[in-house]
Amino acid sequence: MRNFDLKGIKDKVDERTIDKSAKSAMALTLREGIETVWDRLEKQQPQCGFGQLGVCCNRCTMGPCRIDPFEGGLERGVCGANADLIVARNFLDDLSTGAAAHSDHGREVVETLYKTSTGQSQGYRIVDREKLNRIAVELGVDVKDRDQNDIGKDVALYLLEEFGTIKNSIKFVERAPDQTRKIWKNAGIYPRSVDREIVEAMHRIHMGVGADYANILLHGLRTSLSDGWGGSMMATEVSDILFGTPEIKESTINMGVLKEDMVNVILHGHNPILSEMVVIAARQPELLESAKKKGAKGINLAGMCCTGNELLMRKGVPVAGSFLNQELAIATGAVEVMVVDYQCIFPSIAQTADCFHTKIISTSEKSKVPGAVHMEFHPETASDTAEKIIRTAIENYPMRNPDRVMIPPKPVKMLAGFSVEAIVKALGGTAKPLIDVIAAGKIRGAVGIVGCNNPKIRQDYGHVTLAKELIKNNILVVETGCAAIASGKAGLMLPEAAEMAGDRLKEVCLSLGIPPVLHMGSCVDCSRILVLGAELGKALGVGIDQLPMAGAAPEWYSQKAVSIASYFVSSGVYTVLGVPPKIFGSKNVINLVAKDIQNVVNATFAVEPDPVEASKLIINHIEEKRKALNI
Ligand code: BF8
Repeated sequence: MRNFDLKGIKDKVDERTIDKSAKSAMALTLREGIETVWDRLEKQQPQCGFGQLGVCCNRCTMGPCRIDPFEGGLERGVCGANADLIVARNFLDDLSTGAAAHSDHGREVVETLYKTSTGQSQGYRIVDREKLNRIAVELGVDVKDRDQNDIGKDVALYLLEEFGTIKNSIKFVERAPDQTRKIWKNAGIYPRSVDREIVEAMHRIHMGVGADYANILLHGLRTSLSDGWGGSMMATEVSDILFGTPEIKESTINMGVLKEDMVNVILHGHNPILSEMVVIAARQPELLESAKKKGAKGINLAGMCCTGNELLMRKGVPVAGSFLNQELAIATGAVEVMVVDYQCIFPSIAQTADCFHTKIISTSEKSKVPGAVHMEFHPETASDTAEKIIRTAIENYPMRNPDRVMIPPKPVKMLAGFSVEAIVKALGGTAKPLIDVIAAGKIRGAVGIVGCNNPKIRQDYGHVTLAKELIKNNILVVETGCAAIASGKAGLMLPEAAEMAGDRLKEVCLSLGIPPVLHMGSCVDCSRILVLGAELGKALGVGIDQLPMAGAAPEWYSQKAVSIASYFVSSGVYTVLGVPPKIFGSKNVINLVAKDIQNVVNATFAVEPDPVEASKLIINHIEEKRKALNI
């Protein structure tokens, strides 16, 4: 295995990431001219100013049009739309794309439950029967003296209807405190069904439909709620039923989880339905034997992005990294196969893999990748596909060039698996101790740090800096997505990290043996943060908007993050974005989302690129909420 020295390029590498495990691979890409996302960002400079401000409209063939943000410039597109409308339509477009991505993922999980319950899938079983029963009762599905498959089938059918228009209201929103639901009703944003809100959003942004920017944005709030309390929540809950509700467990994280003497398989993307099967296949003695025959000591699985988070939470599978690590992991020269399902996969990932022996295996009919080997996944043949993937990786092991292998030395230990159920269990069976420590001021409040990496921000700096500032101020941090991976890599998810927390939070963490930053899962698991907020609100007898709680997405890039931030705000959670959304071309839209929306959902968005400043905004907000609650 070789080492790589950073001489001459250290500054550039340091500018791009704080992830120590990524640095040598990044140096290699720079030295050998292997293009990465950072290089492409550089080549794209200067990026289109109209696009950044959100005033470019490419919706119809009378355009494309753009509005001049300065006085005296072009004020309307060919159709007559002004900057407010163009910005609002673009924003709703992004939000709906994100809501669709989460929810379509959720639908596939529910379909897998249906196929499993009706004997049509291969290799799956209902793992968490208790949760299946609990949700069945919640949905009004009869459980008495019934076979679990019959219950599973009815639960799946019930949930599939949540996507349609028959019921006209999403069931899981009933988990929110009454006060919060009243706000939604009064504002006219009570979500009716997942598909309906998304399709209606697409309708509203068609030329000649919605012309009122505020009305367009209001529908955005409703659409986001159908994701958070609908599509994403179904993805989370049904994945728990099929694969087990996460429990607190130890694992390791960063690119050092790859193994020099093993067949390395990276599982990248978002949906756990195939990767769970790959985990099972990788344990088959016969496949382990074949790996040994090829000279490897075994088969090593590592997660990436949210598929990684899903496997980490439930199975303790180590995580190699987040969104910005995908090309760098390949550059270690030690990855036999990278399996991708969908979302957050660079379209050029197979070109990166071409520089090494790595094979990219695409698995979703929705997400074909040029240059990848396509092994289409269907629940009916899941075990066969998973086995084929592992065999491909084993066959590829001898193609590895040991002289090009460069794995960073040491992964970081971490705790994961903080589902709401696991948190309640750690607290002794009820959420009351958490309420008590919040009321007593030992924990000032809770903040969900969520979302992506973005090459415009030094990788992980925003997440880690904000988390450190908040815990120092006795605020409990809960995380999902790439934010959680960042804190895991930075060592904030170990009980010892309590030493970095303020004295009072430290005391609570030490007494419970938990870290001050809790890993709550993947991005669809932001729905777990909503459930936690709902539980706290109900226990205190208040709406979510009244809680000392906030959200942050310091390094977000994706449309899914737009939807998450919007359902946080719609649910009453003040949310600070570290990357400006593309709305700055309209003063009216900015006023609405940063100020006037307060009168609608009692929460606002804020934008603050500096994480230290963002922490101050959040701390102020939390203290104000505490004061209003008189705690
Ligand atoms: O759903 S945090 S970069 S991996 S979009 Fe993607 Fe963003 Fe990461 Fe997960 Ni979420």
